[in-house]
Amino acid sequence: MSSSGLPHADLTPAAPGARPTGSPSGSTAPAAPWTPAATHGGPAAAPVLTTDGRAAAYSTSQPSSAQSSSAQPAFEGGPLAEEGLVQLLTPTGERVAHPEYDAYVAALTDDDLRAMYRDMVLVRRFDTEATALQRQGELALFAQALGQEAAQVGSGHALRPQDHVFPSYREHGVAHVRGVDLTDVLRLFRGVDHGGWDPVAHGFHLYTLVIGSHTLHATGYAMGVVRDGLVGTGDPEKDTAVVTYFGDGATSQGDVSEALVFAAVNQAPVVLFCQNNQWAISEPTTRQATVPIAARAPGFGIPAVRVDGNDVLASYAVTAQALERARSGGGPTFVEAFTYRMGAHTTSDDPSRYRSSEQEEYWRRRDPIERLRAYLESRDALPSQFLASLAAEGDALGEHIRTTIRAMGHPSAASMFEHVYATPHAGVEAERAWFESYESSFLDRPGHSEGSHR
Ligand SMILES: Cc1ncc(C[n+]2csc(CCOP(=O)(O)OP(=O)(O)O)c2C)c(N)n1
Ligand SMILES: [Mg+2]
Repeated sequence: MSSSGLPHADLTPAAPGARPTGSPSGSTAPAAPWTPAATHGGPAAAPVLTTDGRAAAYSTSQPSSAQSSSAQPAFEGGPLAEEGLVQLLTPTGERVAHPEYDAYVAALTDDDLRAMYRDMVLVRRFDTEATALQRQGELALFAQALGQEAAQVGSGHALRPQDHVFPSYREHGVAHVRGVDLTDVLRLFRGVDHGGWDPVAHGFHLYTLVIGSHTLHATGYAMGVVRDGLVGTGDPEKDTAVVTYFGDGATSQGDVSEALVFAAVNQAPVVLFCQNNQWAISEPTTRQATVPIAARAPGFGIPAVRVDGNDVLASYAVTAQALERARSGGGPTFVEAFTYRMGAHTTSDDPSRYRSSEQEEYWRRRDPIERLRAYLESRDALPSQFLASLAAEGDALGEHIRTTIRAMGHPSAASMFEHVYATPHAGVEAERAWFESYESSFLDRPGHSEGSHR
């Protein structure tokens, strides 16, 4: 059973010690230039099947050319190409067969699918409440996961309790699936806590705002997992994988390249899960890469797969395969979940300054929650009783968030000097002393109160 209570699909484990197959076709030819037509040109083409289930290398080409040794351009269509994405549900919620990944979802019941739907709906409600609270001055900042629920909830449901996650800062869907109380996530965004939850209890590390740095922490942790003898034992309760979530923009950071090197040469049991939401604040993915982001990994010796990140089933299946490979000793996998940041980067951002409403509308029509809803409705698996109880649960969550956040109070500004180092530090102490003396110079001012420290 996963931490979410889902049974695991009928997994086809990788052969222990499976090695990456290397970069597709070994091509050095330049990638075909990206064009807008290729980016938003309608529904994804039929997924290109990887040829080796154990360690399939990424390819956007048709299998025949991917297997070819000729110098074909392997990465057609640029970084936003929708061709070659693993997809099990179309944008309108029809189930499409996939010879490789069907096995990973075969055991999922309607109850399991409703559990995923419920998680996605609740996480979206959390996003809405938190954004409103930021606007009311209760949070300093907030970063929504809006639009990325399927990538996060699908991959999160594939985890086992002993697995360990290293997230960045908008992985609320994974946090929720790992049992983190979402109000604890808001402790960080309110500024009352440096973290907010116990990473060991949840197998879910603290959020990291230094872009890409946690991919190194994850890889190092995964190398430690091997040294602890927790990989390839064949015991499903013991074998452990590590997952790190990061964005398209993060792949331009040196830290991520270093993590890929260490993951590859050490065959670390880590899944490098990149949510390509097409934006790094106001920078489009086309400014981060000329080829699909996933195409980077084979150059490091890491197999990669592109998945439709708005398809919760495909996200689940692809992650389940990658986790199984990691746990069994097959090494790292790079997953690019192609999705879209439907909201602003954070509450400090105004995306209407840099992207078109046509693009936003295109992706609104590909809403990941609506996709699963349509699929469940087509199976007659969304009874009105379930929907009514979910709506009530959402309202209760909203109430819980509002009352909990408002009761958190305000930390003194001087608390920023706490926990900087594990042991006393002369420089920090000097800064604290100066700050406290500066603050006390305002004590005679009318209206001063402890609660004014925001
Ligand atoms: C090392 C570092 N450089 C720059 C920043 C400022 N910054 C915050 S978010 C962000 C964009 C990240 O984009 P992406 O990796 O695509 O993640 P997304 O926000 O889209 O989820 C940047 C540059 C930072 N936090 N850390
Ligand atoms: Mg991004």
